[in-house]
Amino acid sequence: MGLTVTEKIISKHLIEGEMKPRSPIAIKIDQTLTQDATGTMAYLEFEAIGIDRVRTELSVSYVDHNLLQSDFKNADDHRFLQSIAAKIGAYFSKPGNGICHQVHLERFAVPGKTLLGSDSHTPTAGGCSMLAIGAGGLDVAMAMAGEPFYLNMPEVIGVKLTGSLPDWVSAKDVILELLRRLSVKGGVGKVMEYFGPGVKTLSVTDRAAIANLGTELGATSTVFPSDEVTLEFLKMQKREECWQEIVADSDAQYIEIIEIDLSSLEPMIACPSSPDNVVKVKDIEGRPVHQVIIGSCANSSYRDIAVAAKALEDRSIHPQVSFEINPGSKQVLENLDVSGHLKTLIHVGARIHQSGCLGCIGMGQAPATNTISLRTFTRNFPGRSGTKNDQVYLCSPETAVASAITGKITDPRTLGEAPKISWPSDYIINDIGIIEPPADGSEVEIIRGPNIKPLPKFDVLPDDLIVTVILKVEDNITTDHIMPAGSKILPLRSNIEAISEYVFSAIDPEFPKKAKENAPVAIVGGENYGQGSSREHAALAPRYLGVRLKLVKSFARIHKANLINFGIVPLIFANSKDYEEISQGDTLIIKDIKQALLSGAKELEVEIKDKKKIKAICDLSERDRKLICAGGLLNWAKQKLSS
Ligand code: MIC
Ligand code: SF4
Repeated sequence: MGLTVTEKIISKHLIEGEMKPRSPIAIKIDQTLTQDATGTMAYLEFEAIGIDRVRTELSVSYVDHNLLQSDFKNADDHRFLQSIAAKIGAYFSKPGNGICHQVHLERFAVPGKTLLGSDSHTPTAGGCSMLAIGAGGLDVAMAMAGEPFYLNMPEVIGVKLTGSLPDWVSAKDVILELLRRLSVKGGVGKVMEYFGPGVKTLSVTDRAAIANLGTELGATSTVFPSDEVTLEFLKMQKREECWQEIVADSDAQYIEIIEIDLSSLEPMIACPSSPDNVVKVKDIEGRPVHQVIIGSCANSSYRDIAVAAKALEDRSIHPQVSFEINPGSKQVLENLDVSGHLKTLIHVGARIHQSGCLGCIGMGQAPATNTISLRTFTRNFPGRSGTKNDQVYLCSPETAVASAITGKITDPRTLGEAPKISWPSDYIINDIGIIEPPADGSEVEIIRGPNIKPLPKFDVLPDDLIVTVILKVEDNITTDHIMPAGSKILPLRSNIEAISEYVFSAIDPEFPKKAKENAPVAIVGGENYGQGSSREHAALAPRYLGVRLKLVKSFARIHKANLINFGIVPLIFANSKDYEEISQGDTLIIKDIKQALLSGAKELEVEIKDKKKIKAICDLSERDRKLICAGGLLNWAKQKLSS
């Protein structure tokens, strides 16, 4: 039987297990990436593992999230990251050089290789035919130490593209349409693999935009074939030597095939406050807009910004709109300059920012009260923009610019002839913002500011677990709910004690106090618990506060892995109706939990004290069980690597 692109890449990297859907496997990781908000912790963890140099083919440390320097904290973290990268042999991408995913795509992505990144949008590199997966910082630290990455063999969904995109419709509309059809949990446990004649009509940055938002489907990754379009892109990046053709065999088997006729697509938009709350733009036209931002790792490529600039050549921005550009990388910005597009944008009064995540993670750019903000970003979870009750819509650069011109949500097709853009023939490649590590890092001194606190130490799992439920939440809880980001909290990522004071702050500001007073404690949740970011702080900080158990209807992949890594027991209701039986304040008792886990029990009995006994599923591999019992991956890794 023939193989899919995903299976071809996995089979070349398989270290343990069989390529049987949903069964545990381990794969070799060729490249890693970190960003600053998850990276400081990942490098502290790498240090704790006790290895001197990275053991991957390539590891890159990016600074793109915490760019606001309102005091010493972020600046200190940048210095720490730069120094430790040099010491351990990782490349360092300086603040302002760009968003990790955009820069990685441009400068480092290699078809057929594996990439593990401490950011959930790492699958962006799937646009260049990598198997790129987002994970918690500790998993990335382990990969930097040369350890394989453990996951369940994903099921591969084939997305067959036919036709070509009509005028004013672009890659973002393709993935918004898929989010409309499948929802934010439609991709859990899956790789979305694109094929069919429509693929060749999409550039690598278009493909990357689609792969990027595959994360919002909950997918493990998204993969495109490597073809002549990939080769063209790599030629432009002066890296054609790393190209190889990778296409699915004609008899490859997908678990399911979804067809999208690109020619039939229309401009789409995700309404507040979930990326799957998608409708046609034309159905909600006319709502007044006060802020429009083109940027983020989803849509900040040269094409995405050039298209907006071109549409603005003989038009102007509506006076009530703040129109903002967050270029994805310095490369994008420099080429917008040589092509004259930057001049157009400055001329129409666009606010041009440095390359980075910025408002996408609430680092500035918060919208005004009760106003609509249209963004080409990835996520519009409630409050993520920094404004309470925010009304953030996600759309394509075309819809964004059309709406900036009219001051209201506008279907771009109403503007008339579509902008046609071309790539500058003298496209500039300039790696001044990327610092190569010295061949020998032994003389490099690691610079640690006072914001960087040592990692907390965690105890092993007790024999019996007796925990108080201090919080019960609904479906689709995001890691932004659990461990919010934004300009006040993100700078505390290197200080677990300080950041833990914000756990669940938007849902229950008393949570940290309750947790510490009642520890060990439990959280009860609904479906798709922990969707969104890869931030391990959403497991690490609750664990620090005393959370030992999460009992939910279902988990998002990365969050579940992070819980295991920090020794929190992730259980699933065997009968989801039992969710109703538990109230905040109840005590849950699991007798002999350690022994049950180590003996491979698939179900545990959970006693709701003074009420009833229910069953919970423990969908855990043998390795997961050992990690949880050891009190987390770091304890276990230290034992393993020292022996
Ligand atoms: C996000 O988009 O939510 C982030 C910020 O990039 C996160 C990582 C983080 O929380 O640091 C992600 O997507 O993993
Ligand atoms: Fe940065 Fe936003 Fe992309 Fe996360 S989703 S990496 S915050 S641009």
